[in-house]
Formats: sequence, C-alpha cells, structure tokens
Amino acid sequence: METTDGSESAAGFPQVLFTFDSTAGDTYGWQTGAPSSVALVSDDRDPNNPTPGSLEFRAVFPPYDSTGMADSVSTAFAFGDPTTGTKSFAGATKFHFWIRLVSFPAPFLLALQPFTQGGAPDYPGSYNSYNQDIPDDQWREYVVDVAGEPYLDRVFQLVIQLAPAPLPVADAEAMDTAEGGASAPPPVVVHIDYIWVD
Ligand SMILES: [Ca+2]
Repeated sequence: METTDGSESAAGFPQVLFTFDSTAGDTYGWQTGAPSSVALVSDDRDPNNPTPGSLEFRAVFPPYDSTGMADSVSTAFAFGDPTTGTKSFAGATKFHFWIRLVSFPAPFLLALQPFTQGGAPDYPGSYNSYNQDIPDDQWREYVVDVAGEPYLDRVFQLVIQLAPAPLPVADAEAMDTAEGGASAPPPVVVHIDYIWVD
C-alpha cells in the first residue's frame, strides 16, 4: 500500500511519511524477518489523535554464540527496487522517527538505531542516531541527520534496528558448555509512529 503523502517531488518539506492511523490490518509495507513480527496497534504518540495507531515491532533475537554475541534484528520499509525504485529526498536534512520502548526496562537491549539507506550498488546509509540507555517507556523522537548526504536522490529504505547487548564473556563460556545450548536475548517490543522528514 502506498502510504506516503503521494508526492513524488523532491521539493516540499516537511513531508509526513507514516502515521499508521488506520485499522487497515496491514503494516503499510513495513516488514521484518520471522520469528520477529510487525503489526498495527491502537497505541499512538499523540493521545489526542482521533484515529490512533502505531506499528508494533516485536524483535526476537537469535541465540547468543559462544562469544556472547547475538545478531541485531530490524524492521524496514523499502520505497521500491533498490536499483529502479528508489525515492528522491534531495534537499532533506533530517528524518524523524517517534518510537516507544514498550518492553521497558530492557537490560538486554544495547541500542535502538533508526537509519536511512540509499540504493544499489553501494547502499550508503546514515547511522548517526545510535541510542543507548533509553530511560523509560515513553514516546521519544529519534532524529537521523542526513544533511548533504549524496544518496538523498535515491533513498531505498528506512530501517529501525535493535541491537542486543553482548553477554559477559564468563557467562557466554558457561552457557556454551551448558546442556541445552545457547539461550537468546529476551524479545524487545517497540511501537513506531509519526515518521517524517524535513
Ligand atoms: Ca499514529
């Protein structure tokens, strides 16, 4: 489903990209890989919004390896094919993401990182919004600074990535030899709303 404001012009900021204000039942094109999941929920960043809704991302991490590391998981929206279907945001300076850490406290969450990425063949990205030690379960705005990025005329996707904290080495070694194999970091749930660009 097309969920942008419909503008194909590179000019004209700000642009609201996603508000998730619907009971449509899909996820407005946002996807993740199983066993993680995305779904619309009635939570909203604005308590006065007459048509509330946000995207719930349930991040299910893979098991720790023998060194105590586990891979990050993410949810993403692609504007189209990375070669032929990118969208121009030329002239943009910031992408804004409102995100709420629902499963607070989350001691196994190392970082919450929204980022933007350009298309093929080199997939350049902006990774300057790397957020650790999120203090509570409230809605917060996370800003990706893209001013002057050369790929803005061919943006491929928006991504929200969650990185699990590594285990202490001693714990990882003990876990690796324990019966039953490696455990995984506990799942983390975030709500995502009001993604806009200026
Ligand atoms: Ca909303």
